Amino acid sequence: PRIVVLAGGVGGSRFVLGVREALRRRGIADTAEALTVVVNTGDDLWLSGVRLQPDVDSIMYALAGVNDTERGWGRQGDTERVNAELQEWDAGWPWFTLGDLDLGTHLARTGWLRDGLTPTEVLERMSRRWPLGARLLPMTDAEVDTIVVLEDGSRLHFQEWWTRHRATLTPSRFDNPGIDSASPAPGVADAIAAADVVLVAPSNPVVSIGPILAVAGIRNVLRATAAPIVGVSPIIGGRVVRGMADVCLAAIGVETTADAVAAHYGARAHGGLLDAWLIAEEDAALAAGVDGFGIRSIVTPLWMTDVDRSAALAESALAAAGV
Ligand code: GDP
Ligand code: FO1
Ligand code: CA
Repeated sequence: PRIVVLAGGVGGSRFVLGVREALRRRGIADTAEALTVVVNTGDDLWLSGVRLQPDVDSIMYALAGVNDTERGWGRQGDTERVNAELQEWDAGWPWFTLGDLDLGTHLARTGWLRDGLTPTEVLERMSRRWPLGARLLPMTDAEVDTIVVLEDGSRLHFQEWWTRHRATLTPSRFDNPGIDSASPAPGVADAIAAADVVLVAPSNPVVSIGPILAVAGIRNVLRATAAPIVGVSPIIGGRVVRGMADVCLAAIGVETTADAVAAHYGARAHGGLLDAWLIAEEDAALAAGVDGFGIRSIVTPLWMTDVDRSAALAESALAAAGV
């Protein structure tokens, strides 16, 4: 099957690992042929002269098996010598850590960007280092930011809002300057158009999946594709598993529940995104409501605590699409 996954960082990478494992268990050797991941680049940024792509790196490192699973970002066993030196220079952000190995990635990326490669070409080149078993595409080659607008109108970068203030400042909205004129990265629209199924990972609906859907060219091809679109709830039992999706959802007036997020994405039948929506056993009581929106609900375990569970979840999502 040809599978496209729309994904952010932590929830995205856990889910993508599960999809790759599910394909392997089906006896598919070249999973990269079957699996394309369209990755959010909305919270990318320039810092200390280098380009950071947090969600791209989370997924790349996870597929390579070199990610820090505890922290949820960066490289396993990384050190912070360069970061300490940057702090002595008063360069960058004192509350934002750039690991030594991680900086190697950023330097390689920035060098290739300066040589004139596009973000898609850079990611293609980076994907040759490890046998990732998936094709990774940025959602767009355009530089798009995520800006948090507070109630008093002040604006700060998403990373400052989250990493420095741990989402304690109440947001009134999230802006993605530049997104209106952003085109899908090369290969994204073709992959979605040719897919047998599109899976929406259990990623943050506002700051991970939101920016992907905000690219008009992606939204349109999702509407047009013959492939069923199946999403997985990032909300289990009325709570986020980790991160700050609850605060993000509140800012856009959506409750932190599996059915409210389904309603936010909307039914394809009514001009929305989803054909089917996987919700947790803890949320079985919400199934009828989801069906009522015109989205087929499937109740299944959603905890991706190990690769077995992630693979079982991915298999349920594929089964929901009949692939
Ligand atoms: P980020 O870019 O690193 O913030 O990561 P994502 O946007 O990809 O994912 C964040 C979301 O993943 C959060 O809203 C979590 O609730 C969700 N998540 C993390 N682990 C799990 C899990 O095991 N199961 C489910 N269903 N969701 C999860
Ligand atoms: N998250 C933190 O909480 N603290 C950090 O110092 C930090 C550094 C960092 C460096 C590179 C990178 O790719 C990600 C990093 N993250 C850090 C994670 C990141 O801020 C967020 O978790 C995601 O962007 C949320 O979507
Ligand atoms: Ca992210």
